[in-house]
Amino acid sequence: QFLENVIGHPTFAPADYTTDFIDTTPELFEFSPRRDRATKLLRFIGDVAVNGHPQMAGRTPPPRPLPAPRLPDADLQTDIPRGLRDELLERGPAGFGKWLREQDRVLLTDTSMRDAHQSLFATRLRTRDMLEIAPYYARMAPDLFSLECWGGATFDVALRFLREDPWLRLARIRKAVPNIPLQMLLRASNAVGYTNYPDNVVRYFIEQAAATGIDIFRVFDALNNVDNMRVAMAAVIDAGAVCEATICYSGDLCDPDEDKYTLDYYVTMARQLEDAGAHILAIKDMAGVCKPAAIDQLVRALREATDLPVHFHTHDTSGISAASVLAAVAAGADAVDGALDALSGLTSQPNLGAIAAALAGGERDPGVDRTALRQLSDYWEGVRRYYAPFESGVRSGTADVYRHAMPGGQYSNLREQARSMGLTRQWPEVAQAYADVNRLFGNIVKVTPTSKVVGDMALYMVAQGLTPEQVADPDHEVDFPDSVVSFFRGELGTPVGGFPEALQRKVLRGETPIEGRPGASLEPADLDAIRAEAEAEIGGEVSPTDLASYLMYPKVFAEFAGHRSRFGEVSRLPTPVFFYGLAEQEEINVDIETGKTLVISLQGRAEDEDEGHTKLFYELNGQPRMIRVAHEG
Ligand code: 3PY
Ligand code: ZN
Repeated sequence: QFLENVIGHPTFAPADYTTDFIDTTPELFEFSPRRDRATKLLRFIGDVAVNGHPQMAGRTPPPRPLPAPRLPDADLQTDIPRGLRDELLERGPAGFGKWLREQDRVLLTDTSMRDAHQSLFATRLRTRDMLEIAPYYARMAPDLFSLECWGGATFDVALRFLREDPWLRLARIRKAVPNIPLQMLLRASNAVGYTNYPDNVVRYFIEQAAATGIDIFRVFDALNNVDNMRVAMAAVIDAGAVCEATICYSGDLCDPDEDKYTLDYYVTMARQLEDAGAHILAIKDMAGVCKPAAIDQLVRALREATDLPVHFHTHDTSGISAASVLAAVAAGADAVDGALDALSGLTSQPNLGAIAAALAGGERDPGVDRTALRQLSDYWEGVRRYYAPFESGVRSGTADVYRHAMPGGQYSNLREQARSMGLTRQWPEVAQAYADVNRLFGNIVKVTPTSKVVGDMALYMVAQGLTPEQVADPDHEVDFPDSVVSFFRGELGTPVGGFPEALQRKVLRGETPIEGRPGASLEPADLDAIRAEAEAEIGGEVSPTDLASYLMYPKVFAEFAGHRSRFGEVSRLPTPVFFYGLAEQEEINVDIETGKTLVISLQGRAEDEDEGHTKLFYELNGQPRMIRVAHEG
């Protein structure tokens, strides 16, 4: 092909070129992108066939063949109807907030593409499975308030484990769903990471997210610290997007002894968020411990104290969270979250289809097409089977959540971490340690990343056999995990009521904690210099969204970029093939771009004479192809 390129190149046609042509005409090395893309994907499929998918180590694959999920019967050739995003674009974010508050009906957010899989199967839902159903959402569910489909842990997991670009995911969902608002979860100054970033990095990230397709940013701080939220909120507002400022629900409003997370506390915070420019208030019950009587009081109080609409989010870890959703609706909540039936329940959101059915015909009927929701859920039921090895094995609701208050999005991950440390049977001890750590740390708000700090400490205590008394005892030597040291240094901000001083002294061993908002003491990042550094590291161009990924996770992004240049866009592959490999004689279609499909089948394999390699014989669009794969390890 190099020769063909040379012969056809205008520079060489006159035959008067010099020998520096290789340096001055890099386009000679741009081999047919389609062939190149196909080779990369064949290499990836071969690698999984020979070495297994790294994510499958220690997991049992589901029995094959896995039936294809059933798609709804809507016609994708029909025009996309007007949806709530059109309402938003016409009214603007502030007008949209006002409009929402004036509605009689309650509006519904579907979390299936973000929190549901984050909470049920370790955030592993792949872009391909989202894109297949996305155009049906556009046609069948235009009255949804939003699709929560981005942010939280999905960003990190996409790059780190799925080896796909979260920005392409967002751009493609946006293209497929132009009429429903897309919503993301943003950890304020922690963006989509586990640590505070410089203010200009937070702003840059938000600008990219808004430009790529996010309409509604749910912004929260893991310590409910409004000062930590201002930079992110202002950036969302400047980007012309909807700022849904969030209060994380902690403690127990129904407990007469609750003296920290009281109604006054929440109302004060809500007023501060309104003053900071919020368009909507969210109540984020990340653990699913907000009881029906508590949400009733809270929704009424926040709607009375502010002019903002209120959006309620919870998790079904207890098994009874739908009661809280219905109580929120009865108390006047303007929007509520749920996951479509097949992805609901347990540590995920309560069941959206069931909520819609329970409210149908009443004063606050959400007005969604319930047949459509059912068909969309049928699709998710099939998709969920693909991810069986990543499920946590939790089979029922548990009242234990009221004791440990672990966020639903963390629960399955922490169980998985415990499993990988050989602590599966010690789960009750881990849950107890989680509650103990919370007490030792002064009863803090626990949500990413503070929940990770508490989880790290809990696992450490169980693994080391440490008691809470030993942790607190200034004379008992404890090698605290890094995340705990960073927390007590104040790098995530200061908890309500401050740090427990004695424990802070013990953890910091004489070091002085930082004062005030952590972002205030971080130097702005030099974005041009960082882009140059990233380009040098990956040996190629870094796009504006690549830079945003690199700013969040430099090492993970570099690994992802290496994977991308070696194996191409693996997000295009069907999920069973991605995780479990292509079976011999199985034929798959892979769309590499609109209208360009690769038809791939694996015909056979043979050990290479050159030891340590296997030869794989494919058929690609009817032509034989052979790929050699090195054995790993
Ligand atoms: C996240 O930050 O990822 C969460 O889901 C918090 O609840
Ligand atoms: Zn959640």
